[in-house]
Amino acid sequence: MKDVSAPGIEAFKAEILRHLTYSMGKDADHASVYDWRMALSLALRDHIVEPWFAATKQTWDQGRKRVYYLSMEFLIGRMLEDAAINLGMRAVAREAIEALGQDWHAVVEDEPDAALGNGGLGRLAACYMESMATLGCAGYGYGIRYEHGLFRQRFEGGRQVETPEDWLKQRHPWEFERPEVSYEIGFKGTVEMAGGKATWVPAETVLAEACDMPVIGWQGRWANTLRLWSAKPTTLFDLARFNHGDFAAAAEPEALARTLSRVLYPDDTTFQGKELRLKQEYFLTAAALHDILRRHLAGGYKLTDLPKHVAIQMNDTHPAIAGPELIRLLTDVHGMAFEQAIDIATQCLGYTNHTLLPEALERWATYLMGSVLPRHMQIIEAIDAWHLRTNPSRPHYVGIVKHHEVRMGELAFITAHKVNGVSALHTELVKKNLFPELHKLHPDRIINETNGVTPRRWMRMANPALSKLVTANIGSGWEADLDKLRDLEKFSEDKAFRDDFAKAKRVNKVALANWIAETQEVQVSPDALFDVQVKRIHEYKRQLLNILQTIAEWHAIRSNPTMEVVPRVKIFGGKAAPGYQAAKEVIRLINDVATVVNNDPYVGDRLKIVYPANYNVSMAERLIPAADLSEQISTAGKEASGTGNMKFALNGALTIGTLDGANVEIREEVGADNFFLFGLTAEEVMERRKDPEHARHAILQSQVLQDVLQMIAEGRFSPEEPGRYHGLVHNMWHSDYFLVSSDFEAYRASQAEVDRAFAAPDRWWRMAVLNTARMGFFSSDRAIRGYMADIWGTESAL
Ligand code: NBG
Repeated sequence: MKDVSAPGIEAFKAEILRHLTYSMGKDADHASVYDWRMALSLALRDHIVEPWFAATKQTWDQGRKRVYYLSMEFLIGRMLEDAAINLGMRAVAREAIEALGQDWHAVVEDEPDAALGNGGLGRLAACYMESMATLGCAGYGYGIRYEHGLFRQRFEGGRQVETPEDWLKQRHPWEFERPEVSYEIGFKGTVEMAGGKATWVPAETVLAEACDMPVIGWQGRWANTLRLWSAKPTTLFDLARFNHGDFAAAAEPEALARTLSRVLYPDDTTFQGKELRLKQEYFLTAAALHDILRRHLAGGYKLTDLPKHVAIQMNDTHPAIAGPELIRLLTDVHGMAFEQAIDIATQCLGYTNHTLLPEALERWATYLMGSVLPRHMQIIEAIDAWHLRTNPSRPHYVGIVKHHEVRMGELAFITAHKVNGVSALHTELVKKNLFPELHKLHPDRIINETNGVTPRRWMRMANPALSKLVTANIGSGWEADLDKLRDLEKFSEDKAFRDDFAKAKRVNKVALANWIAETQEVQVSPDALFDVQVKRIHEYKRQLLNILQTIAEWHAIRSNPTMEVVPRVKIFGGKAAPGYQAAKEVIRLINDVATVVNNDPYVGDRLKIVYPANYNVSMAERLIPAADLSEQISTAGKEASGTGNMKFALNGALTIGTLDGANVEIREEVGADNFFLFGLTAEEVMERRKDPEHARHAILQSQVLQDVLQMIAEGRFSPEEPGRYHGLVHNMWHSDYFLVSSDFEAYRASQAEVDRAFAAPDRWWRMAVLNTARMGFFSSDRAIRGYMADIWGTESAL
């Protein structure tokens, strides 16, 4: 493939101006920041099209196997700067737009985040798309083009308030609409049997219409497509009713259809048996499979050759209806025998599990599945029966359909040839606790693919200061070969390098402090330790543990006003699912504590708490490079992997964490001495829960925790409503499922160790350098290479 050669600044200025004039219809004197951003984006996009075409043509000409990544979420964030960097055009773009009198940052920050995901699962899909493009792995992402992505978060009196997100209010310059690529997707109705052949006659139909976003890899050497589906009505509107003056009724079919791609479900930790959600999942999956089969047949290939040309990855169970749908298409539509269809489907399909939380595992009531997808319900039962037939030793309590529910995990397992966990520990727990019997029957099926993150976005783009320092010392090339960072190890003993490393961190901290001053009405000192916990708010992630320890620190300072402490800024970020009351209470508590602490004259700069609202990908790009300490403190056994943990350590933050998810592997890579470990292990957690009074016992062991809980219960942080946290405190004493009290003292001791390390800069920066140097393993390129070799059976085209 030919290298993309960047145009000169003058030439690129002309390209921007051409789009300003002819695409936006504006002249330079009247253009807004939005107009300039659009013109710049479109000018950059032009440079993606050629490599994109070339990659598609090459895949086609060579009859390459394609990977199809099916995901209900793609949390891609902003695209402009990322595209510019991967095209090798960031400098040109910046100089050109500045020569045109515009502020680069203002233009870049005008872009709304494409927030088509909740958290880790969606962001992982975005990193994987970028790595597939970087590695020349021919692939498509398939998702839904939600009109409204994840809700916007505001705080009112410290409480989370949700408002709809509106990323498509303005034009989205990175997509190409493909109205000609559309499929009819059915729901409900009946199944007619004739001559041993089943025909599903849906009662409702909508159109799935494609919208393509090119995904450009590093140095523009390859590009793939993220194809997102919008729901459109099959009949535009009811003209007869309109003519009778009933305008609302006339628009009904359209409104109903559009509901399907209207909103992203904002919860990633609990399963909600909502009909609309099931319909969304089927909508995505069916549209994708139609598209996959159409492309395969258009290539002149036989359906029996599908596994040679097609690998389909199910990102969690959300698209797990793919098995039954593919079997339905192969049998009902193409006349293949059932057993052969199962064989082909399983050879194509792979399933990634992302959670062990029982409340998050999808189970659909059989009556709902039977009414929304009647034919699929029959096929699911046939798959279950076939599996039992071919595995007669299967225990009676194992299976897909049990207790009037369809278990999507079991369905995905049985219809996939590989099932993978997302960290070494998680994969072992998937084998041991989630699918123990299926694992026994299919011992080679479960494998591990530890998550990864793309260094292009999460270091090169988000952290120019550190990127420059790294390149200056070890040369470029690390962006696409992250193991090269090992060359930095030797500099950990070099005082001058450590100083430069600390300086790069400081540049980022000053920038963050300025942003905090402008947006949060709090002044923080860049000399303080920046201690950051950003992620979804969930009980298992234990933001509560963090804020309780913060209260203890505050109390210690108050009790001893002249005490010398390592100044800290505690930074929180994250959204709670709108219906998740316990998580929302933690948000309010953090904000209440912040109000008291930040306004306490005794405390001054020694402790500050900052919680900017509406954490998203762009905010992550701002916070992570400026962090000194990364909080990864989930109850062991609950966090499948984590990927934020990787981004922080890569950017030279030290981790305080439990032995959970990928923390285990991060600690192995960076070295136990360079990681602040604390807390119960997954096994100890299970053991500890056997004591029904574990919470009370732990609290009675810690005077500090007792004092902290006492202050909260007395209303020290909610004087206007002293009883506000009675429920929370009661729960801490009597239930505390996530073992906050049992880990409290260990966490506090570990935080004290953090202080000691930070107070000794030589030690701290040596550790920080070693973290960055040893994070190569966590590149999403490594992860995708693993998927290609172990699951997809594909090779790089580059
Ligand atoms: C999340 C896990 C994280 C993990 C990401 C990506 C879901 C269902 N799971 O620990 O909680 O890092 O998936 O694998 O969102």
